[in-house]
Amino acid sequence: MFRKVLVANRGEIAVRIVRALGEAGVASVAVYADADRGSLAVQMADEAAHLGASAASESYLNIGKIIAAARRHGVDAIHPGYGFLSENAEFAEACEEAGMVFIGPPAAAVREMGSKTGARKLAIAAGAPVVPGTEAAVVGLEDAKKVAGALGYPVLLKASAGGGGKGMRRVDREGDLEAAVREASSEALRAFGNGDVYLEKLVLEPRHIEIQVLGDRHGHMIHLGERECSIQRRHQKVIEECPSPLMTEYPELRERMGEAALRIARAANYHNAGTLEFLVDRDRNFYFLEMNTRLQVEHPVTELVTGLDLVQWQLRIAAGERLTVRQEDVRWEGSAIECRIYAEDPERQFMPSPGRITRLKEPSGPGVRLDSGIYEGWEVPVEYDPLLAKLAVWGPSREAAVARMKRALKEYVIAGIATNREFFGEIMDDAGFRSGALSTAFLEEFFARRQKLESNTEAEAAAALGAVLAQRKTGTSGANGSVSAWLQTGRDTLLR
Ligand code: MV4
Repeated sequence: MFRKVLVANRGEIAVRIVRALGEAGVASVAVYADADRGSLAVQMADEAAHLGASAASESYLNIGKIIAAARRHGVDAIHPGYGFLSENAEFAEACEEAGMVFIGPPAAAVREMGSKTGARKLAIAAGAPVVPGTEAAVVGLEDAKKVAGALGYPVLLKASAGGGGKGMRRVDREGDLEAAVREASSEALRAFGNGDVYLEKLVLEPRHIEIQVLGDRHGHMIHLGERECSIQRRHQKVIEECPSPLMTEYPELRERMGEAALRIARAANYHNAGTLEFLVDRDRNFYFLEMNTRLQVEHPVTELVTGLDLVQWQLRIAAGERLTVRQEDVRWEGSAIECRIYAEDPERQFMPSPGRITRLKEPSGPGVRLDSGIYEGWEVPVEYDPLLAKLAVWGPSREAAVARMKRALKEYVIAGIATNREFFGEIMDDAGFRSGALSTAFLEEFFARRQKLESNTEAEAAAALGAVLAQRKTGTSGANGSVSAWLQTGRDTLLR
């Protein structure tokens, strides 16, 4: 095992890794930018290294500064966490060149999976299902028309170099194709410096389900089952769970998707922890999308249900130890749900809400796990992702986990900044969520239901007021005695 490890990240994930290092008897080094001088991770780590100004380019994204800090502190390995440099093949290589272990997969696998069409080709070669579509970039309108016609509309244009939904365009008919190719291509060029786009059949209202894999440097690899990640907003996940309600209903689906995930990961000569993303359609056909070559934000739900510590295994595998868990040893017990607590305001289009945390009361008790990067008095910086904490719960069943999440959310008090905490209570009470019939369209539909409910409530109140005013016939509701337009609208809605 390592003697000392540098954590090349910030926030809750830096805290998570510092904790794992403490349990492994390994000394930890936190790094920090100006805005994070007083961060929880810095307070908890054995040592801390200042990187520079708050801008990510001057700190958490600066390979030279991180390697220099690692050298100064004499570490033998670097854990990249998620985001920042975690999927940067050059960083992985820079660590190895500096004589330190990159706690993650081989740089070649990071690079190969970084290209979405590369990953797609690899999956096809491995015999895993991908969404029907092209492998090469579309060349000209005639080519695009031919391919789209053969696939059948609607189709989806995607950026070859992309990911994360950038450069993606839905096309419903041939007449829209020309403009869509132009727009997708220029968006891809701006975002990735490469305007190549390719075509896929559009999967309607898919579920987003991912498979966790874990492999050692000696050729042994297992899967730890799935995480249901359909509840997301603008490609940002909000709630994740394990198991997926779909797998509870169809357990053989986990086995089949697990097998497909392992085939792809093996074809990439993968080792360490990785995640393979799939779309699952209404008929339970699944299609490989892309692979994340890092520890994921939502890893705690897998840990809660399998009882395995993913970060401990990352450390052991990177140190060259054998993964002693066999596939048949992996058991999925009970149900776990995670809510991502963000410093953003659900009532103001989810605008980021940085600032000082004036009061904090954290949930605890049976089955509650809180991975947090904040404390009372901490100033949430504006410069970074607004994720404050992940509230994860375990219960013997999904119903029990939902009840526990509601209880934990009630215990949770964060004051001084706006958070999305309350919004999760509403989702836990939502009949659609409780039924487990999820898709990537869930949140949009949830907001539409909520909007309707709100305007109904407002209309009822308005109508009640309007009715009273009309009855009194005092003529005080307007300069000329007529009711205002919004009261009239309210009355109409009530009478509809
Ligand atoms: C799709 C799709 C439907 N059909 N591909 C979005 C991000 C990118 N990595 C892949 N994405 C999608 N690809 C086909 N052929 C729907 C999505 C998608 C999505 C995927 C995963 C999680 C959330 C999503 C939200 C909207 C669209």
